[in-house]
Amino acid sequence: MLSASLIERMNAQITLEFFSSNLYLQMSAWCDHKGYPGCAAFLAQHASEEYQHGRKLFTYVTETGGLAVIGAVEAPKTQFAGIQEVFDQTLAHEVGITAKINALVKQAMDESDFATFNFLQWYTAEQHEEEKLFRNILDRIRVIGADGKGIYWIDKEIGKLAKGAAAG
Ligand code: OFO
Repeated sequence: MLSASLIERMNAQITLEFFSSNLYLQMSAWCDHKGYPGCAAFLAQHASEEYQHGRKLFTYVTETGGLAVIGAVEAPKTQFAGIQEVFDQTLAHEVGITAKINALVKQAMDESDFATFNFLQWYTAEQHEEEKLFRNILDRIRVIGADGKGIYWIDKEIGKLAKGAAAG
C-alpha cells in the first residue's frame, strides 16, 4: 500500500505524463501545419509513449490499492519560433520530468517502499533514454542546421527516428 503522500505525488506524475503527451501531440500539429511531416510523425509517436507512461503509473496506483486521480491537465503552448525551439523545449521538459521522477524515487526510498522504488526504476531508465534521444536530435539540428535546405534534411532525419522507434 502506498502512503497517502506517495499516492498524491504519483497522481501528480500521472497528470504530468498526460500533459507531456498533449504537449508533444500539440507540437506535432504545429510541425504538420508548417510542413515538417517527419518531425510531426516523431512527436505524435512520442505523444503516444507519454500517454502509456501515464497509464502505467495509473495502473500501479490502482493495483496497490490507491485511488488514481487525474488532475487538471494544463493546455500546451501552440506556437513555436521554429524546429530548434520545439526541440529545445522537449529537452528542457524531459530534464524537468527527470527531476520529478528522481524526487519520487527518493521518497519511495525514504519510506522504505521498495516495491514502488523498484517500479520507478523503469522511469529512471526511460528518462535517461529520453534525454539522450532529445540531445541527439539537438546535435543533428546543430550539425545540419535548421535554416533553408537544412530544415528539409533535419525533418527527414527526425522522421527516420519515428520509423526506427515504431520498428523497435
Ligand atoms: Fe518523456 O518520459 Fe514520460 O514524461
